[in-house]
Amino acid sequence: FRDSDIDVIFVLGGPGSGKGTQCAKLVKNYDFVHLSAGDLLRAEQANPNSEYGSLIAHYIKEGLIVPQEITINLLKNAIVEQYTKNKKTKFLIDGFPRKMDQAVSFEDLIVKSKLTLYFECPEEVMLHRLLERGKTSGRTDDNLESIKKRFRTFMETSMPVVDYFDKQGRVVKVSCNQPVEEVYNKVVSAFAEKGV
Ligand code: UP5
Ligand code: MG
Repeated sequence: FRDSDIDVIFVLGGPGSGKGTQCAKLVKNYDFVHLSAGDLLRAEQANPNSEYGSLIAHYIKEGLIVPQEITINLLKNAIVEQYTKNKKTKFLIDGFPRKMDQAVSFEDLIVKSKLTLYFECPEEVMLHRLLERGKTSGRTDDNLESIKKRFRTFMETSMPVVDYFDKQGRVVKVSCNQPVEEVYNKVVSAFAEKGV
């Protein structure tokens, strides 16, 4: 892709910060396609024909980052499909890149991102949300042990990605420790300011 072909916005934030919730609201009011890297990985894991099923299951339960080749390939396929079949050009990439190698590879191989939307949230708030969701989500990583590992990976491995884009002036930070509607209104204002 050339930079002018498609617009990619990365949506980052700790586990349970509300990335999926806010993306779902954004797609209703903007012409975005929402691609959650985690959802793509869970779908791949559930596909009996995939050779990566058990590998992905292990990484997710341990809160580790799946090798970038797998995730980038899933994202690339989804973007190309939406672009060619549905003529979609605007993408919210939720929960990716969460490791420096992914950030560099994606921008080298696919396209440079237009912006990163980063949700700031205290850990205890995210913990509460995830434990609550864990009662019904069926996600193998919504338990205290996995959540702690996810928090650790986020601080050690994913925050450097946010800082890297931030140093280039390509991050919009939104505090997300408020009701869903309030957070959403802040996102809309931030997008308007950045001309999204
Ligand atoms: N909620 C949301 N917003 C709220 C608000 N403002 N007020 C009150 N409650 C709010 O929200 C979480 C819960 O909080 C929900 O119950 C919601 O109703 C409530 P959600 O929108 O789901 O938050 P989100 O940030 O999307 O949380 P998620 O758990 O999806 O974040 P993760 O980043 O942990 O999960 P993801 O699916 O992205 O990744 C899972 C795993 O996949 C990773 O740990 C990793 O192992 C693997 N992975 C990779 O290896 N590579 C990748 O590139 C991506 C993922
Ligand atoms: Mg999510």
